[in-house]
Amino acid sequence: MHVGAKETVVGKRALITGITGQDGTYLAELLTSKGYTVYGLIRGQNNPRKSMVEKICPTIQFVEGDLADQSSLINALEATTPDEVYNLGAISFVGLSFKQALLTGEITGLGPLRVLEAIRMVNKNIRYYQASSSEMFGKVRETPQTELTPFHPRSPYGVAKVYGHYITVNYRESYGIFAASGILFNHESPRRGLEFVTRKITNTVAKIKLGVADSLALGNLDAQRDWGYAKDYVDAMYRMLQAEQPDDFVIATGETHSVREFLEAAFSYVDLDWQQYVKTDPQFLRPAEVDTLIGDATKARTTLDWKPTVSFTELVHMMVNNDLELVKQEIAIAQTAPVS
Ligand code: NAP
Ligand code: G4F
Repeated sequence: MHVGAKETVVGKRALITGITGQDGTYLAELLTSKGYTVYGLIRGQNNPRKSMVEKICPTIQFVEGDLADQSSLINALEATTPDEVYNLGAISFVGLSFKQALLTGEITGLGPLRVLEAIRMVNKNIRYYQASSSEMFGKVRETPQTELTPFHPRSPYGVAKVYGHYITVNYRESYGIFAASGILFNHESPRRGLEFVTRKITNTVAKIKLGVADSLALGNLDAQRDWGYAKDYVDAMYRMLQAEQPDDFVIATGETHSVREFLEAAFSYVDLDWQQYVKTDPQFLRPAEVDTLIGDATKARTTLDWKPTVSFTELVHMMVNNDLELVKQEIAIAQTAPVS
């Protein structure tokens, strides 16, 4: 349903940018379960992922807009009159950000400023969540990383996120807007995009196991990430906007694992030896790499009563299981499709 159609208003109202992404749908489900009326900002004239969102969250209402277009954001706030705005929209793939650096600056960096400007003009009482990132720590200055660790971004994406983070802090300090910044470490799920390394691995593992792929090409296997479960992480976003004061919070598991360990966990789960299938390909290396990330979420635990609930191994198994089912369905569809 698009805004303007007849709607029932129950409880609070939230607007989510990035509704078609991994976190957008989990957050929409969470807020809906809490009685919110949820609006999703949708861009493009016929977004192909809109029907996927409607399937997951049938009560969602869409409002058109783009993080590149200031007036569309003002219109979206005027049309939906939200209590809370969660800004999850971004060019979020670090690899792409090296190839489309200006676009990344425009959307991932200036997008948050446009949303904050819209809030400042339309209603300064709207609470704002900014999707900041552990990628801002980049070439890390200390381990583990906390809210006080200095930033040293290593990609156009990381640089843009640093801008988004500081403009959020600035609008909090300058205009008294309740603007919170979640410095989230990597979080994954069966809904993760196929371009990211975890889902690329679990999806290809499923294809190899079911006989429709025979190898997996990757870049740097030594990179280490603090990987958590996306559903836990959207709960942290919600908690940040219910807090008494707006603040910045690291959200992480406190464990780090290499891409190689992820491979080992995913392939061994289906009784395969990853070393027989994985090739390295320089096209997946980045001009500058973030070697190791590990976060300390003590502040979120003590202030927001937040903690992760899914372990690394449980996450890998959940994603492999989901991809086995998905690939089986794809194979069945391909076998029944008429030959043209
Ligand atoms: P994602 O799956 O890549 O989703 C990105 C979303 O941004 C999509 O819904 C996309 O919509 C939207 N978008 C792109 N360009 C836009 C534009 N010009 N205007 C409006 N929307 C636009 O990302 P995610 O994993 O859910 O992450 C959510 C947010 O958290 C992102 O800001 C990401 O950078 C940040 N973050 C993610 C992680 C993580 O590990 N997942 C960690 C830290 C921070 P379309 O369908 O229109 O393309
Ligand atoms: O899965 P990735 O692409 O995630 P990355 O770069 O850590 O970024 C994700 O997490 C950030 C939080 O720190 C978010 F802000 C961001 O939006 C995104 O969600 O890559 C993880 C690691 C990298 O070191 C990469 O070089 O895996 C390495 N890698 C090795 N081979 C690969 C591949 N990454 C991808 N995507 N594809 C490969 O073939």
